[in-house]
Amino acid sequence: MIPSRASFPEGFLFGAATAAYQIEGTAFGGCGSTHWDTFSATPGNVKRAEGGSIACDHYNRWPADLDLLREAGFDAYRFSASWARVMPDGVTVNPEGLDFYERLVDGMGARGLRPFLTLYHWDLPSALADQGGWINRDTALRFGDYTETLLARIGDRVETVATVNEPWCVAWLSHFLGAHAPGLRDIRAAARAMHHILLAHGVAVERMRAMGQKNLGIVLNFDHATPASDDPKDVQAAAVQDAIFNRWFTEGIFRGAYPAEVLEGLEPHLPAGWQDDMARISQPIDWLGVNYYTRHIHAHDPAKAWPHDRDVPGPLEKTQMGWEIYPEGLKGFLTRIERDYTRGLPIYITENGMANDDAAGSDDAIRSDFIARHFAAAQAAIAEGVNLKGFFYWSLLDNYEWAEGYQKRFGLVHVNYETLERTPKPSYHALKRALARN
Ligand code: IFM
Repeated sequence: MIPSRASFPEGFLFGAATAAYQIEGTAFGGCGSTHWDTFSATPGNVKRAEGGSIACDHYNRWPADLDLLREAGFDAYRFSASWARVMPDGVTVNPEGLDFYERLVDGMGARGLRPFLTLYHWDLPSALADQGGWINRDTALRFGDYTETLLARIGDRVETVATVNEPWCVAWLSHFLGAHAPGLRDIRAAARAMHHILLAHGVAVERMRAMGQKNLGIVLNFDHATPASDDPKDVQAAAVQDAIFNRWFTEGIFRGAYPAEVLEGLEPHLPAGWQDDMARISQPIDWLGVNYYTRHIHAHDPAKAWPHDRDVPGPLEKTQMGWEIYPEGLKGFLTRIERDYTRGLPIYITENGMANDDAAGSDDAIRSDFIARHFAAAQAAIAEGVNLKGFFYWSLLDNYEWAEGYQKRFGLVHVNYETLERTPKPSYHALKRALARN
């Protein structure tokens, strides 16, 4: 059974999260081309070559989607704006794009939903990708202009702003592992993207502070790195992965320094003068968003170049993504982040959820159980003094799961991609019961 609202501290926020490219549909409203449109149009990158041109048609169906949030009893909605919708070529403003986000935040206000905005959830305008995207320092500066333009229009109505969603995915997954757009596998590109995405965060924070915007944060994803054995080499392989995935970002932001374990591999490839950006990257923020899904098991692999890592399959029950269900990792990260980095700053779980092969009307009891176990992990962290203020389920709707296309279903609400009909799943109703105010 999902722990009830009443079993959380007074004022704890419950929400659901989505992202622009995954639900809106780029075919509408004068949205520009993004690197995900071209990446998905290139054979071999995305399952069934699916892209985001229609997605869930949220651009047109947003009122009904906001109704679903309100009817579930959520307090807040975490959504992202698309840079390419606001500025189709990355620079020139599209008034229709700004109008759309204004309608959306006003729609939230009308339904009593608190808007949690993310500025960048991966839909980089193709015109900026042409100039090197996140490999190019200039993209970070252009991001500041986009930030200012969007917030000049809707900043007075959003409750919090996150600069970037999951910089590890923007940089490492996309430029070193090659799994996401732009699909590079190059250590020099990866090093630059790892730095420039944090610089973009710093630039955006600076610009927003100058505008008087409040409640600024960033959303990081955390993946628990478990060593495959007690062999010191496996223990070291897991420590290096922890440093790449988790500590690069927390230590860059909260300490103004990158971990030595990662600099060992990346320093030769970082842009000259990177140290001069660290003060900007580590400006104070007001809250931290934590996305948590799973753990990975790491072994040392001498046949591979740095970071000499091999993933080992784990024994735990897995989701449709093949990710092990490991709620202990959520509690572990929350207590570690509070102790080592945030020390009293508000933390929100900005994403947690699971994909399941749901048909319309089928039972997704496994999802309700997943939520129950992760709510319990969050409560255990609160009991140990973590200043956790809210929990957003990923995702409201089944949607475009990037390189996996549309078949991985994370939603509380089923989407029929032929008709675009929405059907709340049993987990939606279970969560609604848990959130009911008595
Ligand atoms: O769908 C993604 C989301 O865009 C970012 N966080 C992880 C989710 C599930 O993979």
